[in-house]
Amino acid sequence: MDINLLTVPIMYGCDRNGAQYGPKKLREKNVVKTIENQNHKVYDFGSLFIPEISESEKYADHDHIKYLKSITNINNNLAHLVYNSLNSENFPFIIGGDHALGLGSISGASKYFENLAVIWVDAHGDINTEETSPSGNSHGMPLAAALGVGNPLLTNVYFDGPKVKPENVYIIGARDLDEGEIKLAKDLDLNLYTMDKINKIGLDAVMNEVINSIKSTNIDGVHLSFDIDALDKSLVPGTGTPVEGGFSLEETKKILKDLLSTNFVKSMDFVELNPLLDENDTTADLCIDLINWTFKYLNNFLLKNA
Ligand code: EXY
Ligand code: MN
Ligand code: MN
Ligand code: MN
Repeated sequence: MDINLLTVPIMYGCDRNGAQYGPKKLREKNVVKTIENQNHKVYDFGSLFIPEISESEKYADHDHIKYLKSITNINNNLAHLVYNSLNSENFPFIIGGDHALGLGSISGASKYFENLAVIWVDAHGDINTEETSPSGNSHGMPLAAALGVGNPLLTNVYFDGPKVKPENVYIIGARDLDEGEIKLAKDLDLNLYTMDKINKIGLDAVMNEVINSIKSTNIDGVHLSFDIDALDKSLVPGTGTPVEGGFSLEETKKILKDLLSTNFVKSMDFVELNPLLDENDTTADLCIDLINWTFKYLNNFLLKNA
């Protein structure tokens, strides 16, 4: 089982210049070598095509969701690449770019697996819709759309209908939720582990609960969608929507190690690095450290399925 690297230089989901340079920055920081140094073969699928759209076109497709048609097309293309990567028994590793891409990677994984689970590590829920989103930025909507909630262009990406069942969604680290997201999480009974809850019951207990819950269901694949803003604001100046009260580097590494050592993570997003926001590259360097850690702990699973 080898790694398929997919980079998606998208900023249309966050509407903030710079997120599109995340992949280029990590390539300059030798992200491919970093993965290969952990004894993996990397097939580099390169950079997904992102059309040039002028600011004036932002609301051409919808009066609130920005760049809706382009977000849909990009996610359709990404979904097909992720599906084909899984179908050739490789591990798709998707580097963003903003978190709107999560809809595409989940959709591709959903077509491949019978019963997919999604673990969303993030300061945010990303479960807004056009009705509940305060910004109209689609990087705050991908998980709602994957659950089949929201604008039909988003909920029907790649194939019609929901991509993951509510009981198979685990949100870890949320601490900046909008009203509508709190309501949706309750209505759907999502496994929502806010920072408040994590601080109350402890990270060990949360990780055990998540892993045991997934092991006790007939899940055949887990997609891990990792947003670097899950880390504390002080650690990630190079991200567009930082929030205080986040994970330390040690806590983040524990989460990744615990999840990746289970062997049930079969695909992963790594999103929201914005190099323009951090000129001395501390956030990019931290990303390389976390990616190195990720493929160290993905080792036993991948080598076993070599
Ligand atoms: N919840 C806010 C919104 O929907 O605009 C902020 C979303 C930030 C999303 C980042 C990717 O995690
Ligand atoms: Mn996110
Ligand atoms: Mn976030
Ligand atoms: Mn439940």
